[in-house]
Order: sequence, then structure tokens, then C-alpha cells
Amino acid sequence: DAGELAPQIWEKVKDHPCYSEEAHHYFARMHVAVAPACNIQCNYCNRKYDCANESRPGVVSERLTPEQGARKVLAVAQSVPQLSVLGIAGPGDALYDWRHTKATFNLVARHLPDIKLCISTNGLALPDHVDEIVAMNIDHVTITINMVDPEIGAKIYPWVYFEHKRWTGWEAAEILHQRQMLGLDMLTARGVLVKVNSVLIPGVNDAHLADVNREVNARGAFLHNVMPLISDPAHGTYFGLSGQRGPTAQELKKVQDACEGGAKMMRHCRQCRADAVGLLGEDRGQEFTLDKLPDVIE
Ligand code: CLF
Ligand code: SF4
Repeated sequence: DAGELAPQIWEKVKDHPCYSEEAHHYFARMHVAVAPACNIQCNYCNRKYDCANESRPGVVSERLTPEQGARKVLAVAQSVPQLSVLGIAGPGDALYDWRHTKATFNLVARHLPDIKLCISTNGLALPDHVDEIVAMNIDHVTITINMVDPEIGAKIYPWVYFEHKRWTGWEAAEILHQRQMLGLDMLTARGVLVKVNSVLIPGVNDAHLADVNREVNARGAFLHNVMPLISDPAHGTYFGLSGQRGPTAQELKKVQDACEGGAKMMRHCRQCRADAVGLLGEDRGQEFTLDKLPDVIE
């Protein structure tokens, strides 16, 4: 709450429904699914669906061009007065698809200068974009960090695509890890609020997430959100196996409790879709499909 936070931080979180638990009762976020491509492979991802890092897998968002995305934001802003944040969280990686993300934000900011801009990323491309993120007043960035140890990372990521080359195994996880830590350091040094998402994968990183929490806390992350892997048979297989399960509610709570004391824990995440609209836990996306939008934006 306000009492614990420096005034300039409070200013940035008081109407962001993810960064402030209090705000989530009163302020709405929306996502536009303008970022289809991704530069890594997570073992829990099925590319047909939304990025499982920030959003609920197993549902396909309507993919929009930046222009369509901006039209949607303007339409939502007119009918959802609580709208305070525009996030880009997939269906792929918002920073790998930086041209789309940036074009969408620029169009929207021209019409809605006060809306907060928010990004969710796997972090691989993050260090390349920090200057522009700061210049565009993007004050909130989420990095999905599932490990700080490449041995564990190698069980989560079969490959990453970096500097025109596909890397696999330990090397892939080490590259991703180094880029995530560098990006986190660069953002916190510039005063951008960083939230870290971790997908809890039973038997893979459950015992490791307290280490992740300590490391990201030491590097200045503002909030840590441990999310359950959603294991949906309709979504396909994880880790090349059909048996990888998600955690039970008790297992999730145990890991969240084990992380307490370092970076502040987020416990009100609703694992939104890449095209979610409304208050957290609410999805009014169907009211704003393309066919229902006005056709022009200057
Ligand atoms: Fe969207 Fe994410 Fe920004 Fe929020 S969601 S990009 S930080 S505006 Fe929020 Fe949804 Fe959880 Fe994400 S409840 S999945 S934490
Ligand atoms: Fe899939 Fe998201 Fe992982 Fe990319 S970062 S592979 S879109 S879950």
C-alpha cells in the first residue's frame, strides 16, 4: 500500500491492476494480440495458442495488425471507463515482435496519452530495446524467468534463436539466463518497474523458485508472480511427454510461501489471455471483436 512505497513509485502503480492488488478492484487492463512471433521455445508452449508465460494457454487470440489493435484500444477506452493499462503479452513475444508492439503503442499514445503501456517478454531481446522502452515511457515490463540455473533451464527450453543462430541445450539456457539478468539490471537502473513471472513446473523448478526470487530481488525486481503451469490435455503435450502436470493449489501456495521475504509476491494474477479486456478476472474481449470496431484511426 501507499505507506510502504516511495511517492514516485506509488504514482506508477496506484492504477495498475497487476502491480497493485488494491488497484485491481477498480482499474482495468486490456491486451491486444499484435505479437505473433517468438524467438525461443518453451517446453510448455504450443505455438498455436497464446504465450503461456503471461497468459492462459489453450485459447487462440484473434491476431491483429498494429492498426487494428489501436482501433480496438480506442473502442474499449470509450466504453470501459476503468481502462488504465494497455499490455502487449503475446500471443508470441512482445519484444521479438518489437516493430508491431512499437507501432501499436505509438498509434495509441497519440490518441490516449495517459494510458499506461505495459509489456510482457521472455527477455531474450530485452537488452536491445531498453533505450526505446524508456523513451516511450513504458513504465512496466514483465520478464518471465523460470530459472537462474542453466542446468534447470535446459529442461525448460529446448532452443533459443539468438544472433542469427539456433542454440540448444545448456548453451541455450545460459544465453537466455544472461540476457534476462542483463535486461532486468538495465531496466531497474533506469527506474522501470519490473515484474517477474515464473511458471511453476512440478518436478522441474518447484524447489528452485525461491532462488529465482532471491536473485531477482537482489537485482531490483518490484514484484514476483509465481504462476501455475496450466496443463490442459487439449493444449497438447509438455516436455515431449503427455504426463507433465500442473501444480495443485497447495503446491502453488507452498512455493509462493517459500518465496516470501524477498521480492514481493503477486497473488492476484488471473493468467489473462493475450486479448483480455476488462477488470482482472473479467473478459469482455468478445464485445470488441474486429467486426464491431469503428473503421478509422488517423
Ligand atoms: Fe497485461 Fe501483464 Fe501488463 Fe498486467 S496482465 S501485460 S502486467 S497489463 Fe496481470 Fe494478467 Fe496476471 Fe499478467 S493478471 S496474466 S500479471
Ligand atoms: Fe511460447 Fe511464450 Fe515460450 Fe515463446 S515465450 S515459446 S510464445 S510460451
